[in-house]
Amino acid sequence: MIAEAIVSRLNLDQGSLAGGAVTERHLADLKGCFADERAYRAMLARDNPLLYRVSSLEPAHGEDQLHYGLGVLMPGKVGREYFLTKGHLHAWRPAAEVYVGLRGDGFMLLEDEASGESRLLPLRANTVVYVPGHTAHRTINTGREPLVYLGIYPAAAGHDYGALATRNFRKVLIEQDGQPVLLERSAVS
Ligand code: S6P
Ligand code: ZN
Repeated sequence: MIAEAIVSRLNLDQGSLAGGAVTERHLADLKGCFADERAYRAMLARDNPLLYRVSSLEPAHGEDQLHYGLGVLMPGKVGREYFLTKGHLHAWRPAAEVYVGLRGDGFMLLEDEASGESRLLPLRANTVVYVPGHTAHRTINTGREPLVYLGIYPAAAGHDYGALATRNFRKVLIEQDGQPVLLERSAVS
């Protein structure tokens, strides 16, 4: 049997994926993610902007299937730190993922769960990032426009936010003299 949602339209201007289930994350949902707690609280006291939206399609279920989602991450900063996604490990740790950059300008921050080693990789149009299994991943928008990307992952991957909620990523991407600079979290918080 051929799954029904076998073809879907992307609209990069609207950042939409037809038929996708939409999840929105606002500033208040990212408590503990940004290094500068004071800047976070000050911004939240004024406003609770939308930081990103993910439209996910799950055409079929089972360990041999794929799911995919269109992410739209807004431009902006909390203090000097660029807007970012919460970031996660896959609940099924070996599950890898492919990110396809479609629009905007940003990075993916990867962190190997076992060694804690970090990699910062560009994410923009015409760029594909392979996220290996056992690797925490977060998307960061360093541009002035929404960062739009497609993530394709095993249907069985799942999300584990808990492991990072307590310790967070070791590195932080901040703006310094107009440029993104990757620093140790301990150096900025
Ligand atoms: C799912 C994939 C993406 C993220 C999206 C939002 O495996 O990596 O679709 O869900 O970038 O990030 P997060 O960390 O809030 O799920
Ligand atoms: Zn993922």
